[in-house]
Amino acid sequence: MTAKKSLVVLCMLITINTGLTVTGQNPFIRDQFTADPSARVFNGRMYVFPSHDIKAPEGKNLRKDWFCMEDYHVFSSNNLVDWVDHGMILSQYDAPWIDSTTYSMWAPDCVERNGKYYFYFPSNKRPDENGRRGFAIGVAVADKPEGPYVAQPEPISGVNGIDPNVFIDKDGQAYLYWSGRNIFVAKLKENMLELDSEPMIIPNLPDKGLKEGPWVFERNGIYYLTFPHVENNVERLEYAIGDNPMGPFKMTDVIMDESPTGCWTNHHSIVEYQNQWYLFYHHNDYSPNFDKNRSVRIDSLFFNTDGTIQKVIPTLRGVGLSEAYQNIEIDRYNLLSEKGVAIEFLDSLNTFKGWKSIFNDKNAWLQYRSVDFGNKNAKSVTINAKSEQGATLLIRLNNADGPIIATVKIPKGNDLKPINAKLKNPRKGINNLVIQLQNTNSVEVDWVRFN
Ligand code: FUB
Repeated sequence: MTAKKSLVVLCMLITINTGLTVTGQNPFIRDQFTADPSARVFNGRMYVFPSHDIKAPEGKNLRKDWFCMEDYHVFSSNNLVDWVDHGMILSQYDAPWIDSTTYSMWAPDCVERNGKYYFYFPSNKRPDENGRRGFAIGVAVADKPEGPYVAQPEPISGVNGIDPNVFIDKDGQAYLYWSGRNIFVAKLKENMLELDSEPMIIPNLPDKGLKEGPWVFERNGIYYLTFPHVENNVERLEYAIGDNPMGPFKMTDVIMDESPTGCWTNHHSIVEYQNQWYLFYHHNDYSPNFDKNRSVRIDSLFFNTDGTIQKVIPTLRGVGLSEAYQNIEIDRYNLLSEKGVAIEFLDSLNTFKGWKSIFNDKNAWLQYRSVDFGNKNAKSVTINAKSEQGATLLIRLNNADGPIIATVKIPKGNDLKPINAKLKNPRKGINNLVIQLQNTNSVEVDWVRFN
């Protein structure tokens, strides 16, 4: 093969390796488990650096009931709806200090300084001469957010712990935060690779209950130290505020309550993008029976006028507009009627296939907001559905008594099938939709698309 042909093949392989997932819905990465999302805006684009949960491989002497993380991927988007997987950027085999029998590449972070990208990650060290083990924090450096990253041969000296987070203040001083029972802070040198002050435990935070996953940001002169904390039985997201990156911070409030279904961890980041603030966090959507296989989510976050943070209520709908002409997974709804709609996996043996909405009561409805029909005049709708006895679905605008824009008769059948119906009038612009069952016969809906 000529050098030119090899290059073409290499480019094709790289392209194949870079997946595009289309969703502004939660969870927003849909083909692998992801957790601990550190979101960063680089060059006007949103990048997310999550952990990568996997199922513990056989024959490695690993606990089946614990976190198992071998490497990291990075994802990016310019609209928070279309996400690109740039592939694997670092693995536990890439730094000599990591004990690669431990699969412990936990929550990372990444920052940019002077055109270089510094990726901070925790992992278990190889045992030292005295057999001592424990978590350390390494750094890998790249010229582009998506890598390639080159790991430093040694972890950061003087840091024992997990969940690194780096904040660079307006005066250019960088700070490293991390956790290990307490939350610690130290200044970083200009080279971003070494501490420039002794690690300090951040005081005045709750004494009882695990604290981890610090994320610090500044807005209008207020420094926010945000972190997951176990106040009751599982983690919830809390914050403290101060007027200096090293504190003191004053405990202020809760950003997100505990998972109602009991996912033990939560881990987040908070970032502004195109004049809107967002909370990135995780939940075990694709693995309801094992909360160490998690999935990253986004929701909008708002501040009160005094700078306090409004509590974020997790949604399935997530953020952004859904394109009317692509399959809309309506199971990621905004609102449901009180009874008569259930959401279930399409295939409980392969949860990554996603969910379906089951309507089984007269007038039961589901609301799905922010569908973008653009300037085209949509003329028909397709619903991928099945109903054993046959059923009729109404598509309305805005709410359960809003105007009907289509009536879709789902014929009797045992398999999901795309069914077409005409819209009463052509549609454009951004619309909030309601899908409603007209009769009592049960119907399962996979997706809805306009044409
Ligand atoms: O992902 C492994 C650990 O779980 C993280 O380091 C913690 O913050 C928790 O999310």
